[in-house]
Amino acid sequence: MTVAIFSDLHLSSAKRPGHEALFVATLKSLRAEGVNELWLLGDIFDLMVGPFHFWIARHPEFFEEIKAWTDAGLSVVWIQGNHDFYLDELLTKRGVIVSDDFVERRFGNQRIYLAHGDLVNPSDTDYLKWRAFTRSAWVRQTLSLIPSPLRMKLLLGLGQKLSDRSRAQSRESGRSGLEELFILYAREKWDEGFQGVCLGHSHIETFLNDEQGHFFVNLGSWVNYSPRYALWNPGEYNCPQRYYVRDAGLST
Ligand SMILES: [Mn+2]
Repeated sequence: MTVAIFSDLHLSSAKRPGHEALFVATLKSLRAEGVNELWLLGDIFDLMVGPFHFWIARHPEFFEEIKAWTDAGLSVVWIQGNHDFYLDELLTKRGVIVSDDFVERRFGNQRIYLAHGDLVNPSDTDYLKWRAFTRSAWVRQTLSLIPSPLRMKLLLGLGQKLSDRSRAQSRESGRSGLEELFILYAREKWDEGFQGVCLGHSHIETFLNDEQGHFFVNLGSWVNYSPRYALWNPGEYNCPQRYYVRDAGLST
């Protein structure tokens, strides 16, 4: 039993062309290698907001590959990020477990806590207000009422705002302060009885475990580190291991 973990790829054809193909190819090869479960922990896409068919038209290979996992009976967990949300309708239709907050996975007596991480910092009030606004029924309904040619324009504007907010957030708290905050949060979850905690969002890579076999993983991002993922075998009391995505593996 093996789980593959991804977060904060921020796939964008404009900013990082090639990363999306690399991601889909990696999913394909992990599936071929017999990986049983996939955890996608938010901000996989730099912009994918709303239950609109044009997301499928823009990213057909991704949606096909996800469907291939669930059709094979493999579990796929999608935690919505601050750049990719309101996708529950598109994804649950394809058999994906979707959450806007956190998901708990259980393996025997091991409990694993999965979240994006954008709710970790309670003093980040500007962002939390913005999150509440973008997740409100009003915005959700308004998005669905706008004629589709306008939606894309509106969403791209929203995407720019989302990027600005997250940049402002990391500037204010500082890198070490932010990392410390995420580690404290993970330790709280350990105290609550979780064996493992996997978060994203901060874009700060952290692999941590203790003598009791607790672990905390944050994979950083594909924006400021080279493309990576982690593999973990439930039942083993070790930290998930980081792997790099190699271009060489693409042709196979
Ligand atoms: Mn994020």
